[in-house]
Amino acid sequence: MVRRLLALVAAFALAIGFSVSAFAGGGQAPTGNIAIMKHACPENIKNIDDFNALGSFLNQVLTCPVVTRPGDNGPAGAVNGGHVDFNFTVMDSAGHTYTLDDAKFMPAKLCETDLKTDVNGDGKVSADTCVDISHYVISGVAKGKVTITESQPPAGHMFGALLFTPQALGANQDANTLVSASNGTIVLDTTKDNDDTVMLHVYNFKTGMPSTGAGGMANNSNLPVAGMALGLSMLVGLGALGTLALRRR
Ligand SMILES: [Cu+2]
Repeated sequence: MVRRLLALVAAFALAIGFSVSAFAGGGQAPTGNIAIMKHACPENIKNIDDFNALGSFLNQVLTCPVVTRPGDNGPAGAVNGGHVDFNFTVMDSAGHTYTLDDAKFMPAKLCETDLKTDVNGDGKVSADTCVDISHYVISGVAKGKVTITESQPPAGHMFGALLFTPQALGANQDANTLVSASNGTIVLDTTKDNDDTVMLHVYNFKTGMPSTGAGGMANNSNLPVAGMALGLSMLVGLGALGTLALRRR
């Protein structure tokens, strides 16, 4: 009887021990976030050479503004490219898949006062002159090999370029995670990043085909964007912002 009881206690302890070790370290990969910011370029950016010729990261953002999905509104007054449908799938190292429907929309803006620069050349460093940098964050993504696919580019657009956030805008190791990127499929090794988030700036170029979607880009922001881009030539040190653009193929 005592012996049986002891065996029972031992088995119980063993079970607890097992469950504790499974909880603590039992093979669950650490997780992180994949953040995606979507940019749509105008017609004059036909290929990666046109895009690279824009020079700086900021000029690329100004020329190819952020677009957000219908119903997702960036901060008021920040220059963007309007609403348009698009989607991505993300498959993590544990085989879980996510789409932007699982993502949290993060409205955000970057203003002249953040950059401490008169971007539009009106003689003021204004808190009201801003670009939209809203993006989508998918969390709980198991670290390791992560494959991001642009399952639905904006109508009339195709995958164009992938950029990582320049160090000057925030220290990061995001670019170290890149394994490959072509035709809208991006492969990362997120263990190469030492914080919890890899931010992808995905730029689309217009396809040669006429857009089949109604409306397309509701881009009423062409004028302010052009104005801001002009002022950019006055920025010192922007050329030092390192960017990485990848050929589509
Ligand atoms: Cu971006």
